[in-house]
Amino acid sequence: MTDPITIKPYNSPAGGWGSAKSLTEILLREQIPLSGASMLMHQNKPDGFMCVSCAWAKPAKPAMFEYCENGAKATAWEVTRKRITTDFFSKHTVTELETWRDYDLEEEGRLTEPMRWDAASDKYVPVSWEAAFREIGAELRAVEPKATVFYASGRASLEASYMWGLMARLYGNNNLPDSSNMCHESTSVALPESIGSTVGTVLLDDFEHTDCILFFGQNPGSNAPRMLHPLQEASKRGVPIITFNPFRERGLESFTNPQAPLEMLTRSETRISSQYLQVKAGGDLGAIYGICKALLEADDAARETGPPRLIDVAFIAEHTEGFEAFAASVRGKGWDELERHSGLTRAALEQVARTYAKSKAAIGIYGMGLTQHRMGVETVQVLVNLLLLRGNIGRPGAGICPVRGHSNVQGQRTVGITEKPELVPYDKLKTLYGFDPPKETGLNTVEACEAIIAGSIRAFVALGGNFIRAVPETAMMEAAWRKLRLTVQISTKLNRNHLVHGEIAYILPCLGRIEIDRQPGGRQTVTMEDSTACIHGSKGYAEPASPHLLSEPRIVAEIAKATLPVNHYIDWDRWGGDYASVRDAIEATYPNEFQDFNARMWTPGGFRRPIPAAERQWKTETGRANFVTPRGLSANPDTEQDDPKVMRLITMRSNDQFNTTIYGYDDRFRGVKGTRMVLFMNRADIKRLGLRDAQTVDLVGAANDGVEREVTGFRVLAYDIPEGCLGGYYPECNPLIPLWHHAERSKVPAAKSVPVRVRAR
Ligand SMILES: Nc1nc2c(c(=O)[nH]1)N[C@H]1C(S)=C(S)[C@@H](COP(=O)(O)OP(=O)(O)OC[C@H]3O[C@@H](n4cnc5c(=O)[nH]c(N)nc54)[C@H](O)[C@@H]3O)O[C@H]1N2
Ligand SMILES: Nc1nc2c(c(=O)[nH]1)N[C@H]1C(S)=C(S)[C@@H](COP(=O)(O)OP(=O)(O)OC[C@H]3O[C@@H](n4cnc5c(=O)[nH]c(N)nc54)[C@H](O)[C@@H]3O)O[C@H]1N2
Ligand SMILES: [Mo]
Repeated sequence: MTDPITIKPYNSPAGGWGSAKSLTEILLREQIPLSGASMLMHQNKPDGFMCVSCAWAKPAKPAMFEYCENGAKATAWEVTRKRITTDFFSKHTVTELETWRDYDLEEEGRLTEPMRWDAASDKYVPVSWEAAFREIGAELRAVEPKATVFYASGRASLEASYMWGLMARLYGNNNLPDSSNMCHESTSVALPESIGSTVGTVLLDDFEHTDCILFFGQNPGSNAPRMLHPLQEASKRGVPIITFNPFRERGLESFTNPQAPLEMLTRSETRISSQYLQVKAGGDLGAIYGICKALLEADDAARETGPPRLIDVAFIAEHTEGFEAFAASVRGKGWDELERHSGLTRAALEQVARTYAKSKAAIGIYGMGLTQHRMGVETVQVLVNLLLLRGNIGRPGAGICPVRGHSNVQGQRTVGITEKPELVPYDKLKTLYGFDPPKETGLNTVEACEAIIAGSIRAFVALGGNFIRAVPETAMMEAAWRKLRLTVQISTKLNRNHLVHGEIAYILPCLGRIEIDRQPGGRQTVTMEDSTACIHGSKGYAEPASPHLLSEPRIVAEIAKATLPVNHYIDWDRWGGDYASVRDAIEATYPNEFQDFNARMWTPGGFRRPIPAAERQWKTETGRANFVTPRGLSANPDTEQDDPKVMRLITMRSNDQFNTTIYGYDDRFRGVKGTRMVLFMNRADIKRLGLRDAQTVDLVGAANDGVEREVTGFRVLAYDIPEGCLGGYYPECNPLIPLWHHAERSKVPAAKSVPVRVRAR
């Protein structure tokens, strides 16, 4: 990058003219002609394609332009005119490419042909699809099923994902980690215990009926910008939006809808948050406890002076279990302790409780700021408790709303991509396909990493993603990865995981969702599930990036054929060429969720699969909604250190990236331009540690486990965040995260509270 580094506060609203400018820049850079830009007209529309960026709900009545700045960037990134040809690979060895930055690798453009790594020249060389599948199949057959991992990143369609999970089980394992293991697995563990659902209960419609929004640890301005539309509407109706976030995120402060001409011309902006609480990293447990405490204390007073009560006594009695134990735990915590854990004042938390107590229907929204912590599962459960106290689950305008990441990550779990065999309908698979699916629990992401480091994995096959760059413990993982026998990456763009590879390595380039998918059965369409459990059809519009690309379902079908013995119940060729037949198979496997699947997939706004908790049917062990009481409030129970020089590092996304895909070096809303190597720090900490603003420093791990971890060359940036916390970007900071530093119960890497020290140079 030749851009000079500039760092200055961004005072404009999220969206607005800044958004329009940023988008224009990327369209030009990706050489997208106007016809490419008109592609955006089809984005998130019924009969259009579903955005490849985030999983936020798609309205039944879309706006003329139903996309956001970052959704449009994701489209531009996929329909780019840039191509990586075999010529590129013949010019560069893999060792040389390893020195390139993530940005430069992906910026080369779309992959166009299947490639195999050639040991003699250290280059990727072209290979025919046929030869690729033949060798991959032979290698997979030669390996113990337990020694193979089938990773999926959350973008692949329901059709491809269903086939993927089934292939793994027919092969003989449940080794199906997916990106959700690094993301919302804390949700998938927490919510079933609390309310008997793996997913949230809120629909887009609920935003029109709510009168209070509690917003924890999610950055909609960058990561789910279309969500700012319902938030803006709610705010305009006077709905209080109370935000908990260590950073003052612009998108949570104010917003100008870039697609509303009048707002743009008049430069009018809407405030989003009515109260903003800069909670300490990992301090949400303490904060939510504080709100519950204030609510219970106010309720005690109400009980003495007569009704109305502030907690929903009837709901608690009829629908819940565990209230007394939770209330006792809350009452047992002193305000000093809660203030210390949360970094917030009692007065501020009492104010939240007052606002909440006045509301008739409240929504609790959250993202990675809650899930990526040692106590991630417990924190989600305590947020549910707060909602249960006032009966805020299972009625209009209320509910729990996890904001999922990848566009189909929630759906992948629905159709069987999971390491947990109890989550798939064993008997159904057995009857439909005449085999005994493996019963042994497979490996999730952290466990797959452990097994790779231990040397017990031989083959790794990935349906999308950039595993090695997304996981913690980069140094150990990269070293162990090179010892794998076989690595196969089904991808659209070149990334680091192609360069750090096994003894036999393949890159299998695939069609993206925005591209036209022509098969013997005609032009194909796919489906995905959004964050609110609504399922949508998606149709590609762009010409494929290369004539050699295969679709994901086709690639999965070919790998399955090359690897598995013939199964007379499954016609992989048919599935790979006619996805309606895969949807029929999904419906046969999950009749309750996918009734009339092919007929309903084009329902405007999607069709919702049944979510019993949303109807107050509690599929929990107690048959009720459970108040779950956490064991403690500490963010890092086993690494809490008295040493004031050990800081909590938050690793997060900039506005110019999609996970490991780096679109650019600006983080407009946080005022950073031209670099990603910044370290956000409180001014008092800078002084206390004897540093200066703009000084160059290194970060070293402080987990006290005898492993040295460091990342060098950050520029200190004085910033408005709580003392004791630091902020840096993912994936650059991943080498600092110990593999064992994960949510205790869900194994989601605790990427939002990594113990580190700052080292001056
Ligand atoms: N453009 C774009 N869109 C994306 C993505 C992307 O990279 N780029 N990624 C997609 C994916 S896979 C996901 S999972 C989502 C991620 O979307 P988010 O959930 O927004 O993820 P992050 O950016 O990692 O950070 C979340 C927010 O949590 C705050 N935070 C950090 N620690 C804490 C804490 O302890 N408590 C609280 N209350 N807040 C905290 C951070 O300041 C930040 O605002 O977005 C999806 N959408
Ligand atoms: N420190 C830290 N680490 C984190 C996080 C964090 O907040 N902090 N967040 C975590 C989270 S929430 C997640 S979800 C993971 C993300 O982990 P992954 O899902 O593994 O990573 P991505 O960066 O989304 O994957 C990018 C690659 O996907 C490929 N790709 C793109 N589109 C397609 C497609 O349509 N089909 C196929 N087959 N391939 C495609 C491209 O080749 C691209 O290079 O990272 C996790 N890691
Ligand atoms: Mo994610």
